[in-house]
Amino acid sequence: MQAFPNHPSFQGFNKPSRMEADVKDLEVIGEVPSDLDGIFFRVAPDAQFPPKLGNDIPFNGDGMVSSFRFKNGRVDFKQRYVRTDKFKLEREAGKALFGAYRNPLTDDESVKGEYRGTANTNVVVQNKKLWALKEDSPPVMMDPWTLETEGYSDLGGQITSQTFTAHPKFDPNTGDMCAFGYAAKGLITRDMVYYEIDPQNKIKHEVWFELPYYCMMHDFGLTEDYACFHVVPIVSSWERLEAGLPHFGFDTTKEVYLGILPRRGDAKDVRWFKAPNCFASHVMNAFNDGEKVYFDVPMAKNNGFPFFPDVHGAEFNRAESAARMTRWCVDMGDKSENFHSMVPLSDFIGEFPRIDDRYASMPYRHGYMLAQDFARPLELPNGRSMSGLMTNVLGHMDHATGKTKSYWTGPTSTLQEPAFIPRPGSINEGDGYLVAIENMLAEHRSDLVLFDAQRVDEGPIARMPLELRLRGGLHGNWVPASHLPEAPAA
Ligand code: V55
Ligand code: FE
Repeated sequence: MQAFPNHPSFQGFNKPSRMEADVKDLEVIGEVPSDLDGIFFRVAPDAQFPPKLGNDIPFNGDGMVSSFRFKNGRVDFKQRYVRTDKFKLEREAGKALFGAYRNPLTDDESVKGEYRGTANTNVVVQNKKLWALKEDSPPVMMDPWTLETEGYSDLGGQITSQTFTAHPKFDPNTGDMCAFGYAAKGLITRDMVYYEIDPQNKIKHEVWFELPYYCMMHDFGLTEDYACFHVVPIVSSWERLEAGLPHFGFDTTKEVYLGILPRRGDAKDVRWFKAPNCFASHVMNAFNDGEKVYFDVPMAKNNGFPFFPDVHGAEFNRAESAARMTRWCVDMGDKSENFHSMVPLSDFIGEFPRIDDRYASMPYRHGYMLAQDFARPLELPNGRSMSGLMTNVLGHMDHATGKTKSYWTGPTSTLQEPAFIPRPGSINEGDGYLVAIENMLAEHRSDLVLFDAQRVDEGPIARMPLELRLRGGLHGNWVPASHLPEAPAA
């Protein structure tokens, strides 16, 4: 195989590891509660081959899934590539055949018309399968125990969208998976579809509608009565793809919208509320009080993605990319086309918001996110550098009191997105744990860390060191054993 490019996104802590591994019974420093019974799944982009075009953006690497099986106070680790169609074709060829992110015009002739998905963004369990997700393609099904890939699924012909979001939500009242696809009728189309899928994979409700303009629809908000779609101008066009520009660019001249679809309604019921230009990506949670809809997002003045540059040529503005949790409110009972309000919720600067998912779509109190504290030192040995964002703080916000708690990792490491684990037997919101991967940047290793979700400021209650380096990942989730198929014989 050829060398990976001499570029920070392919060297140092970001060097693709390409490592599939099994480690039985990780070392535990501290104590893992013995009643935790389930698996923490997460996924990261990890390019199998050097990029076809010489360089690539971080979002285009092949999906590598890690699983951490918790039982009886012990933790087993497993890691496998998702065998996407792309992965298999490229492995056969011994090199990259697919070109730039979301640009099929850059692909080898031999793979025209194939799924381009990398399954590198999120992993969730639904109907006893692990779904590996990338928003440009259908879901890929995997065995949650072995991490063997079964392949793409359209749920027996039920999913007619060409794409499926990497950020589905589970309705805690019904167990239904609520999801959407954008560019659902083809690349750069404004077509959206919203699906509600029951726990046995039957599509119960489906609504097709159009966006005001094509853009990256990465996440959405679910409330008990509404599905909420934020339209932020991370835009594209066929002209960009033909010119070989990055698929997306940020347009500071366009308006932002929040589209509200009544969950039991139809396309004609969608309302688009307008707000001035801004940037927002992940949704912490959303809820409604009658016709008032609340939508919580880390919101920034300007673009958050340096590799999707300003369409008018402005330099990336680091200071303006700082995101703060903000509560958007629109009123379905109001004739106004404008937002009702936008209220900041905390001073944390950061992203990767999470909640106790049992409170998804409902009024909630506890929010968690990765924060960036630039006043804290970063002291790495010579030759070591950060991988991506300096997310050096785990933040906990109590929306009821406005109080926050935070944990700083120290000067030589950063954190990846946490997932919430409910304390077995407890139904109280926020009563549980947070699990995350800590990037041990100085040592080029990774630790799995477990926090008490009520006391993040006290630091991890358990640390499981890996003698492996896990690349910067995107998303993951805790899945209790009760949601998994029966465990295979040991
Ligand atoms: C994101 C990540 C992606 C992607 C689109 O905001 C958006 C995160 C890892 O891939 O394709
Ligand atoms: Fe995401």
